[in-house]
Amino acid sequence: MSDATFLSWPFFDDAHRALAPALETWTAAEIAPHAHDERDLDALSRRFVRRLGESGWLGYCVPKSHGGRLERLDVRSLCLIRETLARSSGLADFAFAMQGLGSASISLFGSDALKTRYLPKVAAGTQIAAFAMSEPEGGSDVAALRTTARPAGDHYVLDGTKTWISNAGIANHYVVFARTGEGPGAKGLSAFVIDADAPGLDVSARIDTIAPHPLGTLVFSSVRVPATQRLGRPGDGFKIAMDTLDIFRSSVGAAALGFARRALDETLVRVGAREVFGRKLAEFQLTQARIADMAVEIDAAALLVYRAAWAKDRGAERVTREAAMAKLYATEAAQRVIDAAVQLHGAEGVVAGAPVERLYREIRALRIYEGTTEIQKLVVAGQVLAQPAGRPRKAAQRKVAE
Ligand code: COS
Repeated sequence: MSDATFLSWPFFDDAHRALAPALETWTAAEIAPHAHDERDLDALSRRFVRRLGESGWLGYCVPKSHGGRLERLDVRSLCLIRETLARSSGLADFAFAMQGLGSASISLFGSDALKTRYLPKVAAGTQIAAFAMSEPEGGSDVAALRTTARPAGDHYVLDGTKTWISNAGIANHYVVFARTGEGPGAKGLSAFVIDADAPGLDVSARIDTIAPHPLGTLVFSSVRVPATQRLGRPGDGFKIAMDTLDIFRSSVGAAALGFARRALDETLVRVGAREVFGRKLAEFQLTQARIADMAVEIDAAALLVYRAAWAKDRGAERVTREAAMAKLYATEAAQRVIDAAVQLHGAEGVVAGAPVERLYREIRALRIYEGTTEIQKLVVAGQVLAQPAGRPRKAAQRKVAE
C-alpha cells in the first residue's frame, strides 16, 4: 500500500478521502489479477471499460445530468482515480482516461441531444470513447492540422488522416478535430463526434508500442457527418481541444504519479530484503540518497498535480499554466523515479514482466502524449511571460483565492 498521507492535504474534501481507499480495494480485486496480461489487449481494454462502468467509476467522467456521479467533472476525483489505477495497471488507467478524454468535449460543449445520446453509455462502459487530434504530419501544432470538414448543406464531409489515436479500432465514437476554415490556423477548426461505423471511416491500421495499448490510425474518405454532430460553434475546435486538454493534462500527471508511487513501493520492499556485502541494501547511504530523491520528487509531483486539479475544481477559468506544470513535472519526475527503481533492483529490474520493468516501459509515452514536455515548457513560458512582473494574475485565477 502506497503512502496515502497526501489525502490529508487541504486540496481534498471528505468525498475524495473516501473515494481513494474504496477504489484501491476495488482495484486489488478487479484489476491487479490482470495487470500483467498483455496477450489480448483489445479484449482486456473492453473488459476494464465494462467493469469500470458497471462499478460506477466511469460515472466520474460525465456530469450527473447525463448519467454521472457529480454535478460537473471533478478534476481531483479524475486524478485520484487515474493515480490509483495506474499504480496497478497502465492499461486500466488508460481505459478510464480515454472514457474521460473522449467524452469531456461532449460534456463541456455538446448539445443536449449529443450529451443524451453519448454520455450515459460512456458512464455505463457500454460506449468506448476516443479523442482524434494528432495527424501524421504532426501532433504538437494543433493550429496546423490538415484534416478537412467541408460544409455540404446540413452535413459536413471529412477527409484526412489521424494517427496515434488511442482506442482506434475498439472505440464506438471518436471526437474529431478538423479544419472548417472560418479563419486562419487556430481560428478555423471545429470538433465533431463521429461514430466508428460511419461509412468512409477506416480504422484498420493498428500501431504497436513499447507499452502496448489499443492505438491506431484513422482514415477519413468523404465521411458525411450531420451538422448536429458538431460540438460548439463552427470555428470553436481549437478552444474545445485546449479546454479539454487543460483538464486532462493534470490527470496525465496523476497517472505518472501512480506509476512513480508503485516504483517506490517496489523499491522499498527490495532494499529492505536484499543483502549485499553483508548488509541490507537499505542500510547504504547511497541507497538512502536515492530513496530520498524519489520521495521528494513524488511529493513535489503530487503537490503540482493536485494544486492544478483543485484550482480547476474551485472555478478558475483557465488552469493552462498549472496543468502544464503538473504534466511536465510529474511525468519527468516519474521517469527519474522509475529509472532509480530499476537501478536498485539490479538485474531483476530488467527482467521482462517484472513490475519495475513494466513501469519503465509504461511511463515513457506520458512524456509525449497530450502535449510533449517541450510543448508544456512553451505553454508555461508563454503564460509566465504574459504576466507583467509583480502584477497578480488574471481575475479568473483570483476567484480561486476568494
Ligand atoms: N485555453 C483557452 N484558450 C487557449 C488555450 C487554452 N489552454 N491555449 C491557447 N488558447 C487560445 C489563445 O489565447 C489564442 O487565442 P487568441 O487568438 O484569441 O489570442 C488561441 O487560442 C491560439 O493560441 P496560441 O497562439 O497559443 O496557439 P499556438 O498555435 O501558438 O499553440 C499550443 C498552442 C502549442 C499550446 C497547442 O497547439 C498545443 O497545446 N499543442 C499540443 C497539442 C497536444 O497536446 N497534442 C497531443 C495530441 S492529443 S493526445
